[in-house]
Amino acid sequence: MASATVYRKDYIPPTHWVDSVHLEFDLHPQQTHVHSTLIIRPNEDRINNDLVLNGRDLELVRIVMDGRELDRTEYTLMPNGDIVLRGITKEIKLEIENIINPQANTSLMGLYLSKGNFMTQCEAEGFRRITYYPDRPDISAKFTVRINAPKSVCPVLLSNGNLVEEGELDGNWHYTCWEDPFPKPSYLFALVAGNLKCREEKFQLKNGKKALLQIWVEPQNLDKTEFALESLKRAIAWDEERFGLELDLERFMIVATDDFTMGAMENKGLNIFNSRCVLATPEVATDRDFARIESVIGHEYFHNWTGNRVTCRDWFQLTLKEGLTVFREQEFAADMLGDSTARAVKRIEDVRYLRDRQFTEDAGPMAHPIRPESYEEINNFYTTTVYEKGAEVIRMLQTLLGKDGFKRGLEQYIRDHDGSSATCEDFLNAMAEANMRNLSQFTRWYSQAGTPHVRVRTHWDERSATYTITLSQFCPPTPGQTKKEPFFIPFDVALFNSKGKPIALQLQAETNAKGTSRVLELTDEEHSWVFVGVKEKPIPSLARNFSAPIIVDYNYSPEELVFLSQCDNDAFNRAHAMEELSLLCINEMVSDYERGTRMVINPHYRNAFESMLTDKSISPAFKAIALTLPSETRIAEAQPMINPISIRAAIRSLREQLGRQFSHLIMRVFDDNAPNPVYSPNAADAGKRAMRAFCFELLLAGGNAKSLLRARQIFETSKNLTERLDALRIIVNSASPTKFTLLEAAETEWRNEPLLINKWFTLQATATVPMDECPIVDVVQNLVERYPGYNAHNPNNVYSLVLAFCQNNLAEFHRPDGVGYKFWVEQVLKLDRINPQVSSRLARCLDGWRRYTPECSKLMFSALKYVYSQPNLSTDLKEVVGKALN
Ligand code: 0A1
Ligand code: ZN
Repeated sequence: MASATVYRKDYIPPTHWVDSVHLEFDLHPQQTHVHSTLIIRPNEDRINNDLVLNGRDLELVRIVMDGRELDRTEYTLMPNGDIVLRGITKEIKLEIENIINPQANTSLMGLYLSKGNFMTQCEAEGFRRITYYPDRPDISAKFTVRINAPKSVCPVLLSNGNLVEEGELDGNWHYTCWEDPFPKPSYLFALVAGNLKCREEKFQLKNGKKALLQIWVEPQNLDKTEFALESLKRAIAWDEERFGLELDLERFMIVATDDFTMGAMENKGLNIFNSRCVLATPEVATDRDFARIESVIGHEYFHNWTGNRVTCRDWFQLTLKEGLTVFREQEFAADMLGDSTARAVKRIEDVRYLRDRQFTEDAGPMAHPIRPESYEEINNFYTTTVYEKGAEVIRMLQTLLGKDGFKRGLEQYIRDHDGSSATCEDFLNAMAEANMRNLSQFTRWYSQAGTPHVRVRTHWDERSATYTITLSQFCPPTPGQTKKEPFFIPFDVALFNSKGKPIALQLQAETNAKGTSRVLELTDEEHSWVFVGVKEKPIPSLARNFSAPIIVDYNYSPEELVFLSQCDNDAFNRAHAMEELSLLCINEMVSDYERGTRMVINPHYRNAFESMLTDKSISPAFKAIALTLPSETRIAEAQPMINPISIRAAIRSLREQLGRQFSHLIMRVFDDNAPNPVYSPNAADAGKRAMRAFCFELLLAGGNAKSLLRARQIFETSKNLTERLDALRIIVNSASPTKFTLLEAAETEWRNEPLLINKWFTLQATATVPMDECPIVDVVQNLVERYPGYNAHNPNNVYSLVLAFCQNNLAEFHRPDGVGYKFWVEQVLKLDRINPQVSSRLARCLDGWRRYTPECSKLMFSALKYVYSQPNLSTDLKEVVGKALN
């Protein structure tokens, strides 16, 4: 089927409104009956009376309009599954009966089965896989739901809102009835039924009311829900405190499932989560998992206002809810950390993720503005551009308007649009009005793709004691956008004197100095600022705290970077200077390797490394993040032509040399960072563990045999997964044959816990050295084909094994013999039959094919072409591969 492109400019308001929906389900694994009763009335503003009810893979039983069953000539069944009813000019009552087959549903959209439990996923267009309905976010209706099911298989029956009735039925069936007090679009509908248990608590809200909070899981997981419930309570309290937004429901439920394509979903009052984003104990979750769980719980909860109470008019506005909610989630996580270095560590992690994933996306064939202008398949646009860059755009608004101004704007936005659907303009208008600012130029962040470069030139004039900073911006072309207009860029700067102190800043037009850092607002292509009273040549700290999603081009000398890595009082830029130094060093080593000369560590980097390693005044968490070497993806991003083999060789040599040269120091740091023996995922302890893992890795790389024994001992005796997994990873990435024994031991211990077996997959998929001469692609293929615990229908299994390999193991995936790509082709095509969202995500691993060495590039291109030539591809996969080839 040819995939049709949908354009933002073609938006038309709906022809009809839905006032109420009553849904009745008779649950059955292969034959679920759905009976829906809709009250529909025409939209007076539209002259078109044709009512389109979307439907996909549904078996229609009957349609009854105002009490009379329609015959086949009274409606049109479209080839795509939709139904059209013509001439609906007055209010009608429609009753529709249809049948669906949850068991056959492998796409995990609509109603599906997860280990025998019924689950739903309706965003973005999954509701049409449940029943016929005008499935678009600008139509909100009041929902009531009745669920009938056999008691033995489905003792628990949940839907959105309040439980208003429950009872027994003949034949050992029972039912529940639910009423959602808030009108909602169909994508926020949810139903869960099965054998589940919950941890619950009545939680006191600020407004005096109490809310029932529940975390529903499979019975064996009940002991892994405490942290999630505590996180939920913290999220509720934080949104009340920071933004004055209160929980509007008597009951708020979270459900965990192992079978989920994404992280989680914000269905009104009934969030559904991927297990890995909710279940945790120290034995099955790492420090990072704990942090991620708190963030995702916050994210979905915050959607209740930014997404649900105010929703999106159409799917092009996705960033309206997602960018804003990611920003809120990031602020929540940072506020939970308290001290400023811990916040900076979190900021560094977020920005690294953005740089690794979003900058790559923005530089590739799928580049799109945070609000796309068109799509073939909306599922392909749940991207890091819409989410993470979207959040940076919101953050820039907060930087420009101040925390209070931003809060005022958000309050106004919610006041103006509560209970309705909105656009990105609506949001910006509220921000502008509440702050009396003109944000019209700022809207370009919503319409232009690509990562802007800001080139910095500086000039210190000794005679006049002035320092001039000139910023000029340039954004490279992206598909469909050759020329860009200047962006509105908040650019935070500070200037340091030779003693390492920030100097007071005074611009030429100002009468006195104000503060030691300043947000410059770059709106033109180029602009200069002149600071006065600058008595010595300063060292500038630029785009502090990553004040805009840009690439700064400034030729720092290595000495200046060393200086900033030691003195910058912006912790983000301090770590950034360290990263720049390590990139400089790695790039030199990559060239050494390619020239066939000995790889040597840049002496400036070496000095900065040593001084940070031994600096007693900085926290282990900060040290660990600042010293950790950049990811291979990050290194690749900075390279004109990517050769993953050289990158890996350089990193390996760097680790080995650092480990050898500093072994005594590193050992001391290792011993100094013994974490509290009682495990807690708090940032300080997590920082110590991260620091230890870092030391371990270098020691082992440097050939310290004792550290191997020590790692083994930690794997065998530690009670927390963070330490155990770090230890095992280090051994798996060493040459030691112990790895086989330990991997086997881990498998025996972990095979019945999906969270753990997924970690076990990833350890092997991302191994940086072949296993017993066997290339990692063979290890992965072997697991996919022969390991009984791998299930291609389970997205987490695919992500942690196949995707982890193709996306994160660059040197092994991009082997010049092309075996990695052959494996990719097989997997993409196989998975496309099962779950198109999963196959298209995997497909994106070849997005960057133009940037690799000619031999890899050629093979990647043929792999893409081969996939594209196959019949019956999903629209998801077709769009991604088609754009990659274009
Ligand atoms: N709105 C969710 C993300 C989400 C989107 C699509 C899904 O379909 C498989 C599932 C979840 C969020 O931002 O958390
Ligand atoms: Zn979201």
